Amino acid sequence: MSAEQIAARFRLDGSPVYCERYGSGHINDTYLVVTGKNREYILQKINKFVFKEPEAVMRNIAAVTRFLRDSCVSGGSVLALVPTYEDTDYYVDGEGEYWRVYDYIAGSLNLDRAESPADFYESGAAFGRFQQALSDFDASTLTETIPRFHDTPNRFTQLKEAVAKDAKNRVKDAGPEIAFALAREEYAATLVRLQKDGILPLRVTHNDTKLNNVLFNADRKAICVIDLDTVMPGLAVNDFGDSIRFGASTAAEDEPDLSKVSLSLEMYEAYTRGFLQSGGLTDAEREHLRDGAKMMTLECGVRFLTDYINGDVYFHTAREGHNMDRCRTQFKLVEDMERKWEDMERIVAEVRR
Ligand code: ADP
Ligand code: GN1
Ligand code: MG
Repeated sequence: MSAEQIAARFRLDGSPVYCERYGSGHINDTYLVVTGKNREYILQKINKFVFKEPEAVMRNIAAVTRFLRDSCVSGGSVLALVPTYEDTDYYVDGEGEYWRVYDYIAGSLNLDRAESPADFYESGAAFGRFQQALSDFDASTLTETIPRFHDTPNRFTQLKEAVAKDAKNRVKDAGPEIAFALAREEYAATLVRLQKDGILPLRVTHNDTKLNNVLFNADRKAICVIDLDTVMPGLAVNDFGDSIRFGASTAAEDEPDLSKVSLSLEMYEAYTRGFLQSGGLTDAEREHLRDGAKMMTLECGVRFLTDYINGDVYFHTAREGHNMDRCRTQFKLVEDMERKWEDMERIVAEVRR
């Protein structure tokens, strides 16, 4: 069955006349669908390798979007699922693949890079508002769609398992990167420990706060947080940090020329201002924001490295060595954060005032 035929199973306004791959997400297969009435939709095949329980993913998304629509705190737009003709939120095709459709957020644009501190401030404000809007959402009703998603020590365990297995004989090409990661294994437990000790609260968080998971309008205002597959209990500092690792880097996540990669303190400051604008964080969370940035960057580098060693089975890749290039940018950023550690603390403290 083609994607266009699958789109026709949903209650669209008009019949699909265009259906092409869209966006630069690393996980789902995303298509832009246009109908004869010129209405646009996003059709997605859920990645079943990543999300073992697609029904639970859809239940979470239906509940979270309903909650956000009913609350007046969220501001801007909320993702809206389009039902099938059987009035379900998803369609299962003959091969057991799960598909869903969202209204295309009209007039929106999506950025793979922050073009100015103002863009990045906006995305910080959007993720901050998103988290605040969900502060009264009952976390016990959510399924953990990817267990231990930001359990960084467990990501190290997975790396070590991949190294021991060496399924693709790639460990020989990854010596310095493996050593870089292992030298930081002790640090990797910091945030998980603070959470277990009750110092950092568990909240309902987004868990995948990349810049391209926010939509902007033509006036460059952030209008909608998207990619809700991983909304589940997590740490606010990790939502902060995942944004920094992607958007405060001076280069793309997969830039092969590492001399271009560093942490922009200007971008870091802009995001911090945006994210803290909605308030609601505890003193301990503010204190550990910079750890969120370093942790998410280290963890993501470890995940790219693990996937490289495993033979590129998790993240979509477009070229040989793609995951290794991504791993190297993350580790370069970690190093740069270590150099700028005091500045990162000072900036958060200044924004507090
Ligand atoms: P992935 O998990 O693969 O990253 P996303 O849900 O983030 O999947 O979707 C991939 C891309 O599709 C996004 O980065 C964005 O460009 C686009 N997109 C997704 N949903 C919408 C929407 N409702 N309106 C407009 N664009 C969207
Ligand atoms: C994936 O789905 P996408 O492309 O927004 C990944 C994130 C990583 C990111 C790295 C469910 O995000 O955790 O940080 O790639 N999402 C999942 O770019 O694993
Ligand atoms: Mg995405």
